[in-house]
This record gives sequence, structure tokens and C-alpha cells, in this order.
Amino acid sequence: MTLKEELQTYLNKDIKNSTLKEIYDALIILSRERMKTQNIITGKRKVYYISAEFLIGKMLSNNLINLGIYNDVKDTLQAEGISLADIEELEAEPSLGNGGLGRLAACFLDSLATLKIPSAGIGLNYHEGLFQQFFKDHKQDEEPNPWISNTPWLKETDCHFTVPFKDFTLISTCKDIDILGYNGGKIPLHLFDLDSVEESVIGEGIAFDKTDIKKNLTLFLYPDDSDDDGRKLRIFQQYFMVSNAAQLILKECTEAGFALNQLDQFAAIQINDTHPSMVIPELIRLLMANGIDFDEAACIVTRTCAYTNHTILAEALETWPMDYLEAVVPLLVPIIRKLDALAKERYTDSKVAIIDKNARVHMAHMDMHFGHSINGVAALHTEILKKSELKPFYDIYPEKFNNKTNGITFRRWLMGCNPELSDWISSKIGDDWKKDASLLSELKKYADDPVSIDELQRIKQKRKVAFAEYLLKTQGIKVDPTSVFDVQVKRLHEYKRQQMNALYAIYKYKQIKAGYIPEKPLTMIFGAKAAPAYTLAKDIIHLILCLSELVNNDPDVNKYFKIVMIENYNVTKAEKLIPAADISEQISLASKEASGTSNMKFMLNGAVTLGTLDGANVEIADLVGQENIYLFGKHSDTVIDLYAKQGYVSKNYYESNPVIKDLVDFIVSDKLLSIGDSTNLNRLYNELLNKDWFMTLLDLEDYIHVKEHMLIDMQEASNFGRKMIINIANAGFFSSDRTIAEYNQDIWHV
Ligand code: 26V
Repeated sequence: MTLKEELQTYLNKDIKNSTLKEIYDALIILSRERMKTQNIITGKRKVYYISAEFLIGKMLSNNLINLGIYNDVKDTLQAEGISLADIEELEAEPSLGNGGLGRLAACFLDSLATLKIPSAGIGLNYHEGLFQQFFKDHKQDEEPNPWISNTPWLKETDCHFTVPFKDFTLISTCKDIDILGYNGGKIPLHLFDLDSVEESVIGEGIAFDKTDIKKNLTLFLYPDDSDDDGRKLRIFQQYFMVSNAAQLILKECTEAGFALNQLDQFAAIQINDTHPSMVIPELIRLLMANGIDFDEAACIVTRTCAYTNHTILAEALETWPMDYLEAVVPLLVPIIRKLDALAKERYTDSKVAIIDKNARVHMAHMDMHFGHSINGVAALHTEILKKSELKPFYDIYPEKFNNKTNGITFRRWLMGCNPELSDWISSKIGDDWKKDASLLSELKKYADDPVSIDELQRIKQKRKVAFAEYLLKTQGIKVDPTSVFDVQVKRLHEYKRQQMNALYAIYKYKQIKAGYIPEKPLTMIFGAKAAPAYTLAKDIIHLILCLSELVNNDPDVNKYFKIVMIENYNVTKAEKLIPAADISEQISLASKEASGTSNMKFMLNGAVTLGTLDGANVEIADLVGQENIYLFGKHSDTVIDLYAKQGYVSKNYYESNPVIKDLVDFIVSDKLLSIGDSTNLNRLYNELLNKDWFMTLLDLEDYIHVKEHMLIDMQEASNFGRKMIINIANAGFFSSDRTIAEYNQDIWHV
């Protein structure tokens, strides 16, 4: 049976007489039937990747790619005048993550399955995922994001566990999503849930009663933790996740024929940031309930668990007050106290204590004492952990520290989102790069070939036209596809410095007003969600939206310059935008971005980085060489030193540099105040002037200078095309297949 015949069997009619929805449904059946025949990857030893976030995104295309039928399906539909892209629109996106950390976990599952490593992901089945973002009055509005009723991939299972909280126990249910490997095999993503959860408790926007645990436990990803009930709800969620994980792992350990004291021979558990850290005391508790004494249980668990750190920001390193734990998970409290006592017996330095003098439990400290591996997510990040942030731990456990530079799956971030580029690469160097990404380096020989450069730029141009059409359709904004697409998309955070990019926008606006017309028009594209309780992040969104209103409606300016803020930036939108980007903005304050992963996605799709020497940008710069990246800003050593000596005073930059003063003052100019809200704009202005914790003004002048230089270089298309090829040719290192192979070789040994 041909694929067309198979589809028509499920449709019960001809493709050309079917609606898009009918074809979508038939494609889902077709993929699910084929997925059923894929074997679950098994073996003697198994990896469990526990994570509060799995930002998996839509799955239809990805599954078709990994089943090896994507091109066949696309061509079959195309022959009937139907575009697979239109069908994809019908699928809801599971947004079970905030940003990089969750998307990394999703890429890792793809690579675990592709490398045929026996493994499973374990997380929570949030009914609402991350909120949907809308813009109203130039501000962010939040709405729930229901996805479950609209996804065909979630499967019921008969797996249930009893989870003991202080005043009640809850019975979990487990929903599975199959994750396919490229060219066969599958692994499960187990998402634990509660049948009693009720969406009807959601009130205005994303507000809900945070105390009604039975109804709200798995309702939202990251409930607002600005109050006590919100913080306790997070502990409820975390414990629910890890208790289910621990019970499942021990059950599978026994079923595989191991005794529980052989747990480390059967399982390798990766703790993705500190959200799953309570799996350590929970496993110890369960091993003790099975007759193993505390000391031995602690040793077994230490040999089984490994911890990944994803940030050096102190405010993001979780510490829970002991009385919260007592109120939510009293069964863990004696275990945590014993672990703390053990650690204090071994090491007297108060900096490595698990429970501090304020009775707060440092989750990462527990991971580092009672896990066998501690890894950072990019070379620079790991060095900073060793030298400063986690130095006291590096001093006592140097052998536990290792680096695992992040990666991305090329199935989604090249083959799926940019099939034309993918085919172009194969036309030059053959298909083997799909299995061995390092082979992309063979593209280097085309870097000076004018025909290849021209072909590549035509592909980029097509993606830009397609994105411009999408933007017009979805947000009613018209942009010039021949302009430079300058893109900064990531969660909104001061350390990522969207505010510095906004100050550049003010600079450009003023330049054009003063008659300095750019040779090539410029479109600045932002996309970012702000945490609902993060006031300053919302003020920055407000500034960008006000600037967009001002610039896009100014007839002197809008022919040459536009500013766009993508509404509800998510995985689906990233897949459309990244292939269309010319400039990849990676402008965090050096030392603060642990790795970044969009930097890798942009590079792979032929955008050139404008960035600081931070996170994985450092490794990108090493790979492509100085002439194929635009670097600016102070180095991480200087920044760390400035923090140590409290040597940065933003007002000094403002007062001593008239250009900077002029740009910052514009935030509260009559022009912007006539568009925006004076409370938000003044708060941001005052913040930049009097605090500026992430040192925007430190790097602003250099940023403007280097960005202007980059824009001038871009006028010479062939020279810039060379840089694009060099970037793609060096992106192979950032395949998550490489990252996962390293985790396996150094940490898991499966
Ligand atoms: C969390 C929070 C929560 C509370 C308030 C402030 C704050 C700031 C940052 C975070 C980040 C949590 C961890 C995280 O998402 N890290 C990201 O992990 C990515 C994958 O390793 C990495 O590429 C990003 O650089 C890193 O920020």
C-alpha cells in the first residue's frame, strides 16, 4: 500500500475531498499506528531524566521525521495541493516548560531515543502549561493555556502510586507520551497527574485558589510563588513528581531482577536543576522502608543520582524553609536532617551545609553531597561554578565536577523547521550528517563558492518572506522581508538585557530622525514572556511595545526601521522565526547566561551571532573564529570582579556619557509618555539609573558600536554569506546527540 492509499483508508475518501482537520486526524492515526510497532528501547541499565519541565512543542512533524516518512507525507499532500504546514497549525502545542531548561529536556529525550539508550523522562502533566501571552494596552496579559484536550499524543496508563503528604495521601495516575528515536525505537515520557484536578477553579486570567491541593496540584506549570501558598504549592508539586518517580524506579528495579541495594547498577537518575532534588531523601526513605539502613541507603542513592546546574543566579537556586517542608512533606524531614548532620560531620564549612542557620534547606547542596556528579551546561559556566559560585563544593569534591555543553536536536531545529536548508546541505555533502552532525564541517569547502552562497541566501530569503506573511496573518504587522531581521527571542529577564536592545532601538530611531538613513532597512524582532509576578520584566515589555508603536507609526522612520514584538512566543513560533533570522542577539551580561540554546539554533540556521562572551557563545566563537561572530562587552572575569567589589555604578555611565544619557532619558520623554504608562516607564528609568543590577549601561556603548559595524558588513551580501556558511558548518558540535553521548560516557555508563 502506498502512503497515499494508507491515508485514504483512514480518511475513507480521497485526500482532495477531505478537510484539513480530517487529514490531520488521519495523519495522527497513521503515525500512532506506526509508533505502536516501534520497540521500546530496553537494556540492563536505564536512565531516568527527572525534570519539572519538558517543553516538547508540537509533535506531528517530529514524529513523521523520526518515522522516516516526513518527505513522503509532504510530497503526497503537496501533489493534492495541500501543505503539511497548514495541517500542523491544527495541533496544540504542549508548553510544559518556561524556556531553555525545559526545551533542553525535550531535545535530550529525542537524543536519548535516537542513541537507543534505555531511558525515560519523568515529569508532571500540567493541565495548563505555561500561560498564553496577549498584549493589551502595550502590556502583557496572561491567560490559561489548555492543551490536553487538543493533543493526540497523551496515553492513559494503569500505573498509579500513593503519595503521602502531611494531612492526606493522593493517588496518582501516569500519562505517557512516546518519544521516537530517529530511525526507530521509542522511550516513554511519564507525566504524573491527579484525577481530581479541576480546571474550573481558575478564575480571572490565571488566578486560582492555591490552597485546594487536590484540585490544583497539576493545574499550572510554576504557579506564582510570590506568596506562601504559592511556594508551598511548588513543594507539593515537586514532592508529588519525585515520589512518583522514586516509586516507579524502585518498582522497575525489582521487576528487572535487581535487589533494591543494587539500585545503582540498574538506574542512573539525572536531576535536572533543583526542582527534583527531593528524589534523594525520598529514595532513601523508601529504601529504608524496605529494610536497608540509613547509611547504606544514602550510599546507594549517591551512586545513583547526578545533578545538573543550570544557573548561577542566586535567586534561582532553591532553598526551602524547614517549616514549609514540615507542613507539606513531614516524612522527608527526618531524612533531610540526617543528611544534613552527615554532611556537617564530614565538612564543617557552613557554606556547604544543607540546612543553614536560618533553617532553610539548600536543595543544590543536598544534590552535591549526595549525588556522584555535578555538571554545568557550557564550558564557561562550569568554570565559573568551580571557581566561584560552587567553589566550596569544588574544593571538597573536585572529582564530581564535569562539563556537559548543551545541545539541540537537529531533527526539530533543522530538518523539521527548515527542510529546504536541510535538503540544500544534503545536496552538498550527502545525507550522513543527519546521523553524525560533525560531518556538517564538510560544508566549509563551499564558504568561498559564490553559487553556494547565493543558493543559501535565497533559502534564507524564502524563510523571511514566509515569516513576514505569518506575522501579517497572525498579528496584522507588515514587515519588509528584504530588511535585516535582527532577532532576540528568550524569556524576559534583566540579565538577558532586552532593555539594552531596546535602548539600541531608541538610538536607531533618533539616528533616522536626525537624517542618518540606513543603507538596508532594519526589522528588530523581540519575543519574550515575563514571569507574571516579575514587575520589571513586564516594564521592559511595556517599553518595547511602546517603542514599536512609536517607530512603526512614524512615516519618517517606518520605511527604514520597524520593531516587532511577537505575541506568545513559544516553540511553534520559534520554528518559524529562527530559520528567518539574520542576526542572533545573545547579549546577556557575561557570566550570567549558563549556556543559552537558541544561540545554537540560530547558528545552525545560518544566522550570525551578535553577543557577549557568555555561556555557549564562548564555544561558538572558538569554533567559528573572530571574523564570523560579532562580540562586544566586558568579559566575565571583569563582571565577576565588579560584583565582588561592588564597583559598578550605573549613574556614572549615565552622567559621563551624553549619548547614554540621551537614550535613557528617552524612556520618560513626552513622546513615550504619550503612548505608555508613566508608572511603568518611570520605574524602569529609575531602575536603570539607580541600580541596573545587570549592568546594561556598562556595555551599551560597545554594543551600539559593534551592532552598527555588523549592519554595515551586512550590506556586502557575499561576505556575509560566507559567515553564514561557516556558522552552519561549525554547528555540528551543538547536536544534543553529542551532549547525550557525553552524559552517557561520563555519568550514566549505560
Ligand atoms: C529561574 C528563576 C526563577 C526565579 C527567579 C529568577 C530566575 C532566574 C533564572 C531562572 C533559571 C532557572 C534555570 C534555567 O532555566 N536555566 C537555563 O537553562 C538552560 C539550559 O541549560 C540554559 O541554556 C540557560 O542559559 C539557563 O538560563
